[in-house]
Amino acid sequence: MELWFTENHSDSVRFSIRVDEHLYTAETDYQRIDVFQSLEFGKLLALDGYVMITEKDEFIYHDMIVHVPMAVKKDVKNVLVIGAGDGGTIRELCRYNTIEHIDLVEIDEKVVEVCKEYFPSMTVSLDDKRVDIHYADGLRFVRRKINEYDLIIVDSTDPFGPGEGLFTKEFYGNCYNALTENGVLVNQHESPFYINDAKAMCAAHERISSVFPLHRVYQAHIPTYASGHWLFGFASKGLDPLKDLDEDYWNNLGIRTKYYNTELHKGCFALPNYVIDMIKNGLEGEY
Ligand code: AG3
Repeated sequence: MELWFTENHSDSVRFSIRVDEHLYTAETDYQRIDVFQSLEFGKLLALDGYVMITEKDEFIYHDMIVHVPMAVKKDVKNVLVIGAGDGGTIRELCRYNTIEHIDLVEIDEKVVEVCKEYFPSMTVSLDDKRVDIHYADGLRFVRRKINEYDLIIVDSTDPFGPGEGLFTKEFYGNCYNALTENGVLVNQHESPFYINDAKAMCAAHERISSVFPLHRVYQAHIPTYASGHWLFGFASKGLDPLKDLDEDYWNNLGIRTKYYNTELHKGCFALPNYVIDMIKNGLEGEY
């Protein structure tokens, strides 16, 4: 008998990964959590049926969400990470000695517990003494913060279910206030390819651009996310991800990465024409 995990990438497209074992399942107050052992991708974490991470391709996502802003903003001391209970983003951040403190705000305690058990290579730094874990709603947590963080990373699920509030204008406004003078916000920015993802992407971008004077989008290829083409948002009060990139600084840190490098940094902000159009004009005429 063959067992397959299947995620609907659109109403008429399905993506399946062959699995040998369903290692864990639970329904929490927030979502359904599943862990599978797959043949091609190693262990896989799904929330509400959507792939969040697999052991084989998580390095791409975590490199891109962390090292891109860290190569631009050199004096990051205080970081806020929202979502990310799997620990991957924290693992990458903890490689920087300059970082003094990280607040991790995860709504679902169970995600951390499950990942500690099944994904030890991702949760290695959750016990770092610089990390404080808060089990709370990110939207509420950030409301109380003014001028506190040099970097905010929004490592959320999609804009429905528990992640919904993390795509609102109110949330981005609160992030703006929570950031220091030259602070940077980076978020997972959905995919431009299938219509529902593209709608979420355009809506997120429009809201971010109504709050932040500088907003750019960058891309990576993540095989297990819908269409494989995934975007990230970089927003700031003025710091520019290309003009303010300090390649020598980052390369001299000696951080070994499997995906990110400073050449790729310069390339990942170059977007396909259809994505540029979508970001500029929304979806009119596209579909
Ligand atoms: N964060 C979720 C990215 C979005 C996935 N969406 C999807 N597959 N439809 C991943 C958490 C990694 N720390």
